[in-house]
Amino acid sequence: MSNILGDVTQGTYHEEKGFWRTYVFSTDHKVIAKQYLALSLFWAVLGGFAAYLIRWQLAYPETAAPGASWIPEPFMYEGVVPPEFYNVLITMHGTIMVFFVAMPLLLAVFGNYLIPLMIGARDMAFPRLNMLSVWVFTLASLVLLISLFVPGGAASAGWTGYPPLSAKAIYTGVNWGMNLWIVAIALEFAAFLMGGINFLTTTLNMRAPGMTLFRLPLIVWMQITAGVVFMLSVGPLIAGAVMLLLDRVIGTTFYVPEGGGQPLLWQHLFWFFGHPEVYVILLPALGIILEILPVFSRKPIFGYRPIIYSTIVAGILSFIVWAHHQYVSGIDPRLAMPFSITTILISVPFALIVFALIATLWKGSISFPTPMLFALGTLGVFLIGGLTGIFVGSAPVDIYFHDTYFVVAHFHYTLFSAVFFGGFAGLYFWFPKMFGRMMNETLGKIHFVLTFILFNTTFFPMFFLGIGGMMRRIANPMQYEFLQPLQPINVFITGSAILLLISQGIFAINFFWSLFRGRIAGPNPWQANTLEWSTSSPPPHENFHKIPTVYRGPYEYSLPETAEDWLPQNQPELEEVKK
Ligand code: HEM
Ligand SMILES: [Cu+2]
Repeated sequence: MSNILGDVTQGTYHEEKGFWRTYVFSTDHKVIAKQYLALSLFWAVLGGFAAYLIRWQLAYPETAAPGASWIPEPFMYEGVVPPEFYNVLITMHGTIMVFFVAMPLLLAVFGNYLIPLMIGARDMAFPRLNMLSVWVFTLASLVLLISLFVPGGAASAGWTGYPPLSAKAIYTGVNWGMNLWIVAIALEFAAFLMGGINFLTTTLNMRAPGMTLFRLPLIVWMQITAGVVFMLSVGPLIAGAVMLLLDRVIGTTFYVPEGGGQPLLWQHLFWFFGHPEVYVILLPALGIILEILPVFSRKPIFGYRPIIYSTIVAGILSFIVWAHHQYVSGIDPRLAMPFSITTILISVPFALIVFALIATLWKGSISFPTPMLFALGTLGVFLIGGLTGIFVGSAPVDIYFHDTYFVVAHFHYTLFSAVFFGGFAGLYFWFPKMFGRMMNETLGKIHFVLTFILFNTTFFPMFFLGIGGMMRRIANPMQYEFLQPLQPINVFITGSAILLLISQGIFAINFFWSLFRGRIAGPNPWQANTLEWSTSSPPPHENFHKIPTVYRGPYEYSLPETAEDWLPQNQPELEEVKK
């Protein structure tokens, strides 16, 4: 069949391994996914803590942030954030959340864990490359951590690293911190290139008999599209990053105006990657919702193939929208129109997917366990993010909104919904498979309700701040007279944000409690069809005792001719249930 490595993968090869090779230097895709999970949750705590300090400073400038007095000088002064450190905080918060939380959580955790299980393979195509990926990512994490402690401080040019600020140490006073930031990002890219190669090769070559491309669960399509988009967009940025490093270290002037360089060149290279990157994060999150909605509405997905085609179209379009980030950066103004048009065009395939999801829910017998709540939450929150994207994507509006809190609100509505609502949906849904136990439903529901309400009370008012003209990346809004009347909104947002962060503790408690005390899940607690639910929870080292044969697509729920309302992909049509 499609499985060119059939001979190798069919045998159940088993060998007892010691602690180190089982849990640390493992080539098992399931262990690697869990390692990525641990790393991304670690970074999420740090990124969240940075968000807390940012928000405190914005609401109560130059006062001591409670619980932060342990941070030594010269970072903070008895809990007070100095302006240089504010820049470090937003740079690190953005960098951490995008590169060290979103990508590892959505791609590396769910991609690694699910792809081999869902296609009926024993592991990734290149298990050692997979292990190398997580170790290079660990190295990237270490470099980023070290960069916080070098003389001169950590990178502070924003997560977009725009030159000239980022190109010469004298502009920010940051020397090694910025160099190490570039190195950390480059290592992280290398780790995800390895992952992307594995995702694509595994899906193309390792599918179980009968698993045709159009029987793949949609999340697999989303993961490999994301992987391909990432691999095609990141090259120019890596080259650009080397040039930035050369500017800093040996004094070239690619981006430095006084040497004839072009700061705008970096912006093009960054956003040629940066916009596709948004979809690299979004697509796996959409994939998670696409798996969850049919299960909890007991209905086949509406428009399986149109969803795949829309995803590919969106993937292609994502390469020709990048300059919508640069309307006011001094690009040729005639470019604003074409880039506005492509940007608005890209909402068409996404709108189609959203309609397909709504049609999937339509007249389903819907139940609302925690994964479903988070999946619906993702959809609702992302809708606001997507709709406001149409505003900021059109040049006339963006000329006013660019670099205001309107943009901050917009991208948190897209990113937070993908990363946290989508990520939580996936974790609550696949936790039983990963760890063999159910998570607690009551805690899960409380977690959802608090997160949903507090997310909106934190980020929705930022639209008003933006409309009121509050700029992003300013350490002290009170310095501007015209912003002072907006300060109560800032105080309100900070209160919400603190509660939002605290309420994530409920997830942490639930997670660790359920690891040890949760109800035993059994192989298929949600009565779902895809292959990962046909094996034990957690699956054995080699995933399946016998490689399954696939007979049908992944979403056959509530078929009139079957006895149950679900029909697993690997179940042969039984005589007695046939009409
Ligand atoms: C409780 C959660 C969060 C809070 C309270 C929060 C808050 C903030 C604030 C106040 C800023 C500073 C804006 C500025 O002054 O320009 C910011 C920037 C940013 N945030 Fe978040 N954020 C949260 C979660 C996230 C998540 C989940 C992501 C992405 C996955 C994210 C990505 C970013 C990015 C990329 C920036 C821009 C950094 C820069 O300007 O260089 N944030 N956030
Ligand atoms: Cu963009």
